[in-house]
Amino acid sequence: MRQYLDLVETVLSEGTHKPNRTGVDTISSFSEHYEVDLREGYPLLTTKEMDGYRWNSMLHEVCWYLSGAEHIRDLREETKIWDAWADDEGRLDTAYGRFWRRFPVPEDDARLEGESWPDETHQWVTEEGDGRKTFDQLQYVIDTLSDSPNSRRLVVNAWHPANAAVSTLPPCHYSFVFNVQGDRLNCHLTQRSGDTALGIPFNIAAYALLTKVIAQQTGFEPGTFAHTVVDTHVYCGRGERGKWYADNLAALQSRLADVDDRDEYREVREWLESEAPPEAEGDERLDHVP
Ligand code: UFP
Repeated sequence: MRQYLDLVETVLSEGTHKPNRTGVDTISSFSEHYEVDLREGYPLLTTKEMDGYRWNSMLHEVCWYLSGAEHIRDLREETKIWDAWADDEGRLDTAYGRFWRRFPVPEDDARLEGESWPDETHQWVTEEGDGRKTFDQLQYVIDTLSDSPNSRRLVVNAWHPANAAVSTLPPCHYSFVFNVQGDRLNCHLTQRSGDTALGIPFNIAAYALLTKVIAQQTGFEPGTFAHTVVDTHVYCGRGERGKWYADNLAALQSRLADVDDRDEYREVREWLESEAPPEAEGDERLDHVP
């Protein structure tokens, strides 16, 4: 997919070295955007990123979002991708589906005087077993697509500030908006942080699928998937080694791009050996983050 390759290219050539909480530094670029026309096919990357296990994980993850569950007890039977972030009982403090389908409605005493919020007689509000009221954002979007397809309020938001402030992994892809043009249903996703190699191929596949599912359910043709990633990054290594890669990647890339024959390739190898990056410090491997 050309858009993905362009994204990788932009981050590597224009990004800057950026340490972060993981200890493995990144090359990072601000506010990258691309679009995919879903009429041209399904954007499943053909690199090794979306192999059988990941494809299967992605399918189960989307079903899990749609289920509205706040735990991974069923999901972890199918895939390990969320295990590292949940406790032994399977509770996960930031479960996307919970916010998509059961976003907390403020308690009576948290409302301003005279302020009205929909109660449980409202079609999108549920009174949970413990009395809390929650709002189904996805059902709101689906119903509104039938009644008022020109609405510009078709937003699903997974970001709850108080939850995000203490969560082990606050939502990365935290808000999406549907928008109808003609008979086509478009989806725009905003992501605060995107691991270009590992996370983004997953995120593209999941939201393209979601858009197709919602389009089918509401009688529209799938349109465009548009994706804005605020901090778009490639992990490049720890400490001095990470910095070396960040500083030398652009040079390495342009030298490799010029290689036409074996002699030139040998020259690049000699150059790399003479410029050898510092030894790795500690474990370079990142746990998989979905
Ligand atoms: N990440 C993604 N996509 C996801 C997800 C995580 O790219 O759907 F859940 C990556 C982005 C970042 C890391 O590299 O996981 C999350 O770290 P942070 O919270 O510090 O941004």
